[in-house]
Amino acid sequence: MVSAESTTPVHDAAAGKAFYVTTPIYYVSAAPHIGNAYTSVAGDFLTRWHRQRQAPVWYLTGTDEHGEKVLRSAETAGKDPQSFTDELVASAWQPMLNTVDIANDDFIRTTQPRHVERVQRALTAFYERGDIYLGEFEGLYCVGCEEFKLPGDLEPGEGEYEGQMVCPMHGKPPKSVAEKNYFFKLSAYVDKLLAHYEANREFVVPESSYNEMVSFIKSDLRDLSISRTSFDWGIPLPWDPEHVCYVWFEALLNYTTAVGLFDEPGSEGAAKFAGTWPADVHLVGKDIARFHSVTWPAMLMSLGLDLPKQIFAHGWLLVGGKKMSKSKLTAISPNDITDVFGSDAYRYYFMRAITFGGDGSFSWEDLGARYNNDLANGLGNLASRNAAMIGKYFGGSLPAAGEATAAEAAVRELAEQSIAAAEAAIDRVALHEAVSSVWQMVDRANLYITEQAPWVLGKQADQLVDGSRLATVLVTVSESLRVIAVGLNALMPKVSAQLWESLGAPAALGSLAEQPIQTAAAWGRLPAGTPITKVNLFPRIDLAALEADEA
Ligand code: ME8
Repeated sequence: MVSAESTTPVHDAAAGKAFYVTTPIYYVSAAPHIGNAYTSVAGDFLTRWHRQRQAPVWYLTGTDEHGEKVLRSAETAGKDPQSFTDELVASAWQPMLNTVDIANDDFIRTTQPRHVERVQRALTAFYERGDIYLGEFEGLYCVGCEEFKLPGDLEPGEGEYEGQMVCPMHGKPPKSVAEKNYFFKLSAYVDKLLAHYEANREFVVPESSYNEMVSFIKSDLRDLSISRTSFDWGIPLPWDPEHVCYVWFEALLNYTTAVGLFDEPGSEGAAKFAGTWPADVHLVGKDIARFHSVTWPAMLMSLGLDLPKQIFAHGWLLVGGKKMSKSKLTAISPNDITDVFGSDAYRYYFMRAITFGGDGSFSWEDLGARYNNDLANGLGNLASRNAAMIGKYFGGSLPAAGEATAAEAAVRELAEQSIAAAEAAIDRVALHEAVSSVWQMVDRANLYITEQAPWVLGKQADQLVDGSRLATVLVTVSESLRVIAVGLNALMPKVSAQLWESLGAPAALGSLAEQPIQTAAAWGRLPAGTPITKVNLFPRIDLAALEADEA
């Protein structure tokens, strides 16, 4: 769980350097599911928020295409691995980004020449530095995890694997492997890693992950086998091309190969590298926190590069109490949800309903209830009632407000507080908290409407003029909606744009993208006379009918 206390933000916008966020590069062994999309949406929300600060941002995602797991999936599909990954990336992985509305700046595939070439440069650098040696290895390998396992990592199997020890994640026994491999001297970095952890308490978040990593580093860290000879679907080692690079060892490098690792000084790639690296946040699921928090920093130390500022290990989406996964056939496709609820509701649900950093169970019932309560009744109704009343009482044109009372001052104050709280939450990557902070405005504006009952005021002829109490109330609601549109743009870009449009804001204030979040709560921005048009942000969904359809 992410601690609720405020801590020092680790993300300072150093002059000129982009706020650089990454997701894991996903295995192209099957189509994406909502677990993969979860990390992508989180990264998108985070980076869109930073863009709303008018700060330079770089958001990288992509696909991990080499290694035994992908090779076996291609073989099962009866295809060569390159065509298999080409087809799956084009038909499923890239479209997933549209499905959940991801505004990534780059998409790296590990089969691209830019990755392969730069990985080979990095491999040569490790080798020349003396951090790679040839050795013999015998161990238990889980292809699902693409990882050697220690006996203590395994648990007793069930069903067909009763009596055998299996990988807890994939439920299958790992295979026994004996190979002559090259090794990376991970064990040589124990002291340096511990010193870095000690000096950077927020290097790995949440704290539970930080503690787990520290004990892992202290517990007999072994050198890492980084090459394979039993198959050739990978990047050949430059000094011994009989070996291909271990998939994790090259995959981790993607965060740097995508931004110009070791490009010639003065080149475009070198400038990109200087403008992005080190990454500000590597977002990962806790299943792969060790690779990112132990192996990756040691690799960077070996290469003489700066370490990322933070690794954020979020929790799992669970199905039946277990991690949802492709291999267990518990995967739900993002399309299944967005086809019914749309991408904005999808993003809202996952970022609001699950504490970012903890585990969460997805449920259609919970999603449906939140859609109707929070989105259709809460925000949708607020916007449509406001537009309808301005239409009815003021001919669709925003009136001029009269004198503010304590009720308006309270709404305005809350707007300032909730934007400030959301800003602080974003700096801690407490994404769920950022959403609930903005949402306080939606709840407060609904309460204010109920208390002020503008429909009662509207029955009096003397209220239908500029400066009246009715005018003040509707301007206050419109201003709240304006702040809400800016505050929600990172989370729900489509709906926020519709809301912005309905408030006549593009003509009066410019595009939504160029509204700085820091000053969004400054009051009184919408000028009198602005046309306010009808809007239906979240059409109600008949959940009972949906269930009947499913049955
Ligand atoms: O591990 N809940 O790729 P992968 C939440 N290629 N997030 C989930 C999830 C779940 N049930 N299931 C998957 C790999 N994820 C490597 C990464 S990076 C250099 C290489 C998300 O396809 C989560 O981010 O198995 C997890 O870490 C990632 O997908 C694993 O994706």
